[in-house]
Amino acid sequence: MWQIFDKHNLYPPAPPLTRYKETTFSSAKKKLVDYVVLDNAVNKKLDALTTSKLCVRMNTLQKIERQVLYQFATLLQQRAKVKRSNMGTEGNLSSEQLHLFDSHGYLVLESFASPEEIDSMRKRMEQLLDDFDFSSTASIFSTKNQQQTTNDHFFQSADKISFFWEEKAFDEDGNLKQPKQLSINKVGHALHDKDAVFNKFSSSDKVSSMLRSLGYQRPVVIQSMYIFKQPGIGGEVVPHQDNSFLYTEPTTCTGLWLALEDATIVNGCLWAIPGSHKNGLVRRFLRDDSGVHFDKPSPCYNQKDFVPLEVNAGSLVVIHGDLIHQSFENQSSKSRHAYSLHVVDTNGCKWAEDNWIRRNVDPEPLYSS
Ligand SMILES: O=C(O)CCC(=O)C(=O)O
Repeated sequence: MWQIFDKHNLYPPAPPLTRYKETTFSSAKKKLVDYVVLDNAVNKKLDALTTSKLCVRMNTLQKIERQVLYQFATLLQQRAKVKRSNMGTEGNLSSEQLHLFDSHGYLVLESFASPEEIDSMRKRMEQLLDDFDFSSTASIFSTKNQQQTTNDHFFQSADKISFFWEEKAFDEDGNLKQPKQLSINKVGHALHDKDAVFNKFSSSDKVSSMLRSLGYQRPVVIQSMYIFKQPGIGGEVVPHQDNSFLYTEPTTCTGLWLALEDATIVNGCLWAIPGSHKNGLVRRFLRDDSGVHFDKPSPCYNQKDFVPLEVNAGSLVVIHGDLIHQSFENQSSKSRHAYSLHVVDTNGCKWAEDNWIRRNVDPEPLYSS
């Protein structure tokens, strides 16, 4: 943590700048400066001494700079945490719920959405699917093979309602094996912005109130996804942290995952490693001229560390941006629909330019406090 520097390390004594030799004249009984031109060897020695001391000073300053930046980031995080606990009464989360969220990295809020809200979102999605002309795109969404399948369709979806196929939706000849309604992996990434029904839930008072509890000052929904986890072919989502994809400095992403159907071990519920958010962000998903890539390989996670988050329809799972979570393939005959929002703060932090999402227009905040 905070390290006190010895003053010698902080400010090494200045190297001798005067290159005079002192001699003593016994008759004058005082020291006089003798203007002697030093030989090359002495000059070199002095130069070496000066350079090394300047390097020490430079290193020390760089070390201090790093410590100050680290402390600043920690302070911002602590400020958000304190704000969270003070605001427990303002937002709709109790201090007990906030404590659970801080210790586990996730929180399940049962009956967060009403049956009517769920019904309206599911019906709206049915309609969007019916209207979707599936010959317009054949992009397959796969988190296993993200680099190849990430293309313009993916980038452009940041501010559109775009459809992504299940990897196993097609046969060897490229024909759909089942109706399009049962072949879509997800719809994203701007449902919250472009569709009135999804916007209503996403910008509802209860969502904002919960974000206030979490200490958000100027939150924006940066992406939304309707995830189908189709029966039989619903693809797995490999272990990840949401902050990898939606990075701010300091990190502020929170996932809000709403179950639109009961989610169980059988139909592919979420799994998470409790407390894993405390170990920080492991890697980032970067976009550059050549596409997207992770900056580091994924660590190997021990599956024994994951716990299933089985929830009923209407439950909201609040997911800390650094929480390691995943979901398995759905091999059952029952779908597992969910609506997922990702929120970042736009106050006191900076959106990373090398994130995959580059919105043409800055998103409107849910509120500003
Ligand atoms: O719905 C799933 O299976 C995974 C969703 C997820 O990981 C997320 O929304 O961050």
